[in-house]
Amino acid sequence: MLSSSLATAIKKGDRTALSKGITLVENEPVRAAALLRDLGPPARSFVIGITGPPGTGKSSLVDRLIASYRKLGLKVGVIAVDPTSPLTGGALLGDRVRMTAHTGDRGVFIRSMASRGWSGGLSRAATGAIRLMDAAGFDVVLLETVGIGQSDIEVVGVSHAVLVVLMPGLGDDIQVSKAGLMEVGDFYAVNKADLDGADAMVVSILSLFRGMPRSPPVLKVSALTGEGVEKLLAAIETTRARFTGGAKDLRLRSVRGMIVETARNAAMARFTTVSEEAADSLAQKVIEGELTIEGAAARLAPSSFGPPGARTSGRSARRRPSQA
Ligand SMILES: Nc1nc2c(ncn2[C@@H]2O[C@H](COP(=O)(O)OP(=O)(O)O)[C@@H](O)[C@H]2O)c(=O)[nH]1
Ligand SMILES: [Mg+2]
Repeated sequence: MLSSSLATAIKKGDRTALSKGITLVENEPVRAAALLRDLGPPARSFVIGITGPPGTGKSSLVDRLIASYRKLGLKVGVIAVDPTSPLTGGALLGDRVRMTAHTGDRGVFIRSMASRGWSGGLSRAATGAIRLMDAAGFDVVLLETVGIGQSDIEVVGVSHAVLVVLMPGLGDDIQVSKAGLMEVGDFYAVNKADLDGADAMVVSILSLFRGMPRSPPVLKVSALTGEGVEKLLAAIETTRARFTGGAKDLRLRSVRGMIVETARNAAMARFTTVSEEAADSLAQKVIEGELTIEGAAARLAPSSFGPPGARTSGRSARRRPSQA
């Protein structure tokens, strides 16, 4: 299918076309770029990044959030980035099992992405998938990533709000701060509040923010019992209300993240530093329709895009089909 007709089908809400489009952004960056160019700037989806160490209950909370947003009548897209390392190989299946309650629901679209072996291409694929879901008319996109490595955490930079999920007994707070999780969160959830030690965990997270310029909310929740989920949702909803009200800072933040991720991936090793000022002014142009995200990214890393039709990333080409 031509990328323009695929784009048209996706915009009409065709789920098969959306699946195809996401496969394209995962495996064929050049054809995907042509497809994404046809979409225009992201407009509709409120993107919530959800990150945190494996096993803290991110997928279980995502399941709760899907249910809450469906009750509000909103369409929900989910991108679950899975580590699929030998140690956690079962997690992909686990996520699917945890979210099966929504499989028959046309208002929910869940896509898993394996992160093994191609962390560089992961943010490109996740960013592309978000833009496709946006075009397909999803009101909320939940992006679950594993907060273990820097690249896993960077992926959530394209979100309008980032929720960091922790749990009691994670060990000392140093583990949390070392992983970079203290920088990225707009909201912190101490999940598994039905277990002992949740209050102590809240105190230790709050202590990490003492003396820092920002103090994001730290909330106790239990994805198992549902305790605290409404409060968490209410906190996130204040940000979503700003987003739907047209808050420019939120749109800029996400588009800036998308440009930076697109450029970073295209340029790979050659691309090391980005001027925040330059990215902001490019984001402004994308929002105003003067530039595409690809065009803006090319301005940040001109030498890396090559002639039209050239491969921009060799990394994903080495991806084994079994991981699709
Ligand atoms: N006791 C308790 N267990 C939970 C809670 N939330 C999730 N779990 C369990 O923790 C494990 C990991 O959950 P999962 O959602 O896959 O975590 P993820 O790796 O962060 O996505 C599973 O066995 C869940 O059933 C909770 O609130 N309380
Ligand atoms: Mg998970």
